[in-house]
Amino acid sequence: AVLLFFGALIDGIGIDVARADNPFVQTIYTADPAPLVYNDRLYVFMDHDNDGATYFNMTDWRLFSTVDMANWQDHGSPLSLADFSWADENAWAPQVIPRNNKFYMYVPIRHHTTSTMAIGVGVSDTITGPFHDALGKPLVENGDIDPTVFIDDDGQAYLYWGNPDLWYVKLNQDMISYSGSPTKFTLTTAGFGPRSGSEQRPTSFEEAPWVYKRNGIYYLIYAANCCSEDIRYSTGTSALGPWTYRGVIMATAGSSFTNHEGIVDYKNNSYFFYHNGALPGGGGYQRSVCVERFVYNSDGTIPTIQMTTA
Ligand code: FUB
Repeated sequence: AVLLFFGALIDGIGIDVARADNPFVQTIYTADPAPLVYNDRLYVFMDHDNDGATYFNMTDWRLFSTVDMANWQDHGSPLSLADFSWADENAWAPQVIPRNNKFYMYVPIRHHTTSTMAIGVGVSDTITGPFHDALGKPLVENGDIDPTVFIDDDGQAYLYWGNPDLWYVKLNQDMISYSGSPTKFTLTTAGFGPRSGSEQRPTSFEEAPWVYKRNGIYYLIYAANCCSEDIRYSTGTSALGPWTYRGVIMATAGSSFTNHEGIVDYKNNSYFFYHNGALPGGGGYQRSVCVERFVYNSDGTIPTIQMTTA
C-alpha cells in the first residue's frame, strides 16, 4: 500500500510527483525522524508516539520510504521494544546505518534492571527489517540518549549520543563493539553557543545529535535549550571536532516542546526532517514527522528553515 497525503490510500504508484503535505505521516503520531538513502530510495526511521500518551512511553519504531517525496510507503514496524529482553520502556530516537552487508539500528531504551537509559543495537539483513537485538545487552549504558552514527571516509565509525552531556565512542568494524572508552566532548560556547533561559548548563546543547560530512565539512546538528527546543548546529574539521557554533536552523517545533532533526541529500536536493505537534490532537507527546527541502549556502552553512504545515 502507498500512503498519499491527499487523504487517499491506494495500491501501486502512478501519481504525478508533488510536494507532500506536512506532517507527511498522517496515520499515526511519529517523532525523531532518521533519514537514510539506500538504493535510490529514501527511508525514514522514526519513533511511534502513542495516542493519548502523557509521557514518551513508546514501544516500537516505524519505517516509511519514498522515491518522490510525495508518496510514502508504510513499512510497518522494523523493531520493537519487546525485541530487547533487557529493556522495558522508552523506545526513543533511532538511527540506521548500512555496513558489512547488514543494517545496524541504534536506539535509546531503558534498561529494566538499572532503570537507566542505554543504547541498544538492532541488526537486520534487510533495510526494512525485521531487526533483532544484536547483543542481548546494551552497547553502552550511561543514562544518556539519542544515538547518531557516522562512518568517516577512512572507514572509522563513530557513535555519538547525549543529554545532558555529548558523548562519542569509536565503533569497531563489526558496529556492535567499540575501542577505547566513551568520551565526553567538552561543551564550550564557542562550540555550541550560549544557553538560553535560566537552566544551568554550559551551552545550548540539549540532545538529538546528528552527525554527517558534506563537501569536506563535518556537521553536528542538535536540539538546543530545554524545554522549548530549537534546532542548532556546529561544524568541525574532523569527526571529533573541534566544533564551531553556527547558529539556529529551526526556531520552533510548534506545539511540541521537543524537536529532533535528521538531514540528508536525496536526488540532488537537501532535506531537513524534524517533528512538531501539527496533526489534530497533536502536542508534546503526540508528535508528527515533517520534512522541508532546503539549499545550503555557498559556503556550506545552513539557512534558517521555517516549518510548513498542511
Ligand atoms: O522521543 C523521545 C525524546 O524526545 C527523544 O529521545 C528526544 O530527542 C526528544 O525528541
